[in-house]
Amino acid sequence: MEKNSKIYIAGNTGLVGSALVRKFTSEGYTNLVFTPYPEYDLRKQPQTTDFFEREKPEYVIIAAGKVGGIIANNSYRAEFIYDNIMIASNIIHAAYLSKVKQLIFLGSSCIYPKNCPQPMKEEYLLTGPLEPTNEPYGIAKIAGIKLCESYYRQYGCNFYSVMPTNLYGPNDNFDLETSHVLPALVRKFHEAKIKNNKEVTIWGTGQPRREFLHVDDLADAILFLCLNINSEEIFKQGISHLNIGSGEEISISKLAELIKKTVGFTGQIQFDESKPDGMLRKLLSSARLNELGWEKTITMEVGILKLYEWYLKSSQNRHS
Ligand code: GFB
Repeated sequence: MEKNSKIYIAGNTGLVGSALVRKFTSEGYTNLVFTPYPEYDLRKQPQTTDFFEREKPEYVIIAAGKVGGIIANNSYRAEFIYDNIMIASNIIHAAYLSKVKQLIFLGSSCIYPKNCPQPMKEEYLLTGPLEPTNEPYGIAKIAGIKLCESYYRQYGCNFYSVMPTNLYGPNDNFDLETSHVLPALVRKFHEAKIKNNKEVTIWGTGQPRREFLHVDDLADAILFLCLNINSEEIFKQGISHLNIGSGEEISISKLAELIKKTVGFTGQIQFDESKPDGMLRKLLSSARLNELGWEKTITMEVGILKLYEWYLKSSQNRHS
């Protein structure tokens, strides 16, 4: 990959895509291309192939997709499976037709079975039933993994997938119904502090544990992989993707305490056990990636503080 290579980042305005744009731009990559929505709807094959024919990107990173937290996944099940399968199929096929040099597809740790041994290694894919709350999303992401693998095996395409753990960072979704836990708690504790509320309610029992990775670390890992790893090095190991995690696992109740402290809220935490817990643990084994020479740099304490500062700044901008 050269500094002037044409690199298509699908989903450039989202949490992951915008981090990739920041990372690649700051490293001197000058030829990034995008598909603004709604001019390009990646669920539509003709629009997707038109874009590839016109732009002929050399490198592709698929960070586009319908995403959301546990309730969004559970409520909008049809949209989560349809949108994500269409986006993956359309982009991967168009990339094959236009002879893209390298494609990286981003999935999620929810591809692994509900009762998966922890930490979850790449080879545990498709060894058991998925967690029901995110089965449609997980199936769509598994389809993306298998698309890359199949285009590699049949056509020799340099396409492969990476599975990030739970991510957080700037440009996340802070909507209290559809977001993931981390941005939701930043907003809940902040609003409770401003309103002098006595308590904040969080969903579930607080017992599940999650691993979190700052999205800037993810972008760093993806650039590292673009520069160093081709599909053959993954598939020859008998696996179909690489995990990208931080190794930093925390219970939801401890996470709530950490965010409460960062925000400076002094009231109580309540648990709403009518809301689902989802998977009890979801810790990735990132041993393979670490052995290749990549390590995360942002701790949760630093990352959450950075996110809170970003949240304050962006809410000021929204109100000014
Ligand atoms: O982040 P989250 O929505 O998704 O929830 P998953 C993680 C845990 O935090 C669950 C609890 O046990 C939630 O019940 N939680 C506590 C909350 N308070 C809140 C809150 O205010 N908002 C939210 N959202 N959760 C998603 C999958 O699973 O993870 C996706 O649904 C994707 O498909 C993503 O894989 C990474 O970690 O449970």
